[in-house]
Amino acid sequence: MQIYDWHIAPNPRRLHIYLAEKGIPVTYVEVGQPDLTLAPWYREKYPHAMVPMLELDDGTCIGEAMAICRYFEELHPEPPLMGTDARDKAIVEMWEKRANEEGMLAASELFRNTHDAFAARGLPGSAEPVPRIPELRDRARARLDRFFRKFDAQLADNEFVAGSRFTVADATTLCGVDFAKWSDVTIPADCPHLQRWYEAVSARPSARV
Ligand SMILES: N[C@@H](CCC(=O)N[C@@H](CS)C(=O)NCC(=O)O)C(=O)O
Repeated sequence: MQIYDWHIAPNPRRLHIYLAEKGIPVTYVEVGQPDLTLAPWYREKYPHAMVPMLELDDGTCIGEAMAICRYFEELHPEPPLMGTDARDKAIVEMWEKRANEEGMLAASELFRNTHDAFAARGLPGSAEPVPRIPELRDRARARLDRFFRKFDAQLADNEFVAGSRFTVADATTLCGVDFAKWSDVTIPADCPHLQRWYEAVSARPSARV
């Protein structure tokens, strides 16, 4: 079993944080290249051409960061990072999806439509060129602002994003906040609850793997 990785990239980081919190050791295969592309042999092996990807010993390839987390969660339920009972699992999934769609994807939209290395790579995993759309930058900044404010409100009443314990919703939110920083977008000064949470989760060992 091994995980194909691009260590600096935000989506693999969601999984790094999860595995570090769980204490599950894995073998990583780095497929990111200095020119910020994925190795050609990997794109050929795995036509979805994205990371992270878990390859099981029987050759099964499992992509999507949260699907990989789910695989490990079933095998190693403790400590629970994807919820405990029916209600809690639903709440964790709800906030994780919001963090991904409103934070990670907004940060990705801004970065990919700005950075020159991604001028023809507006979307990840496409074999065909996807030209950047500069007009999407303003929309992405507005998306990030809504993301920050929504999560600030949630964290006013909760220690962690999905309640009283650290979960995958925190991992994805942290990756979204840090991905936005790649484009010099940071937590607004009037979001103290998000800032409090950010400092706490950034200090966890899992945030530094
Ligand atoms: N929905 C996927 C997104 C994966 C993704 O976008 N990964 C990026 C790295 S952060 C990637 O593989 N990019 C390849 C590329 O830019 O060509 C997941 O949750 O794992």
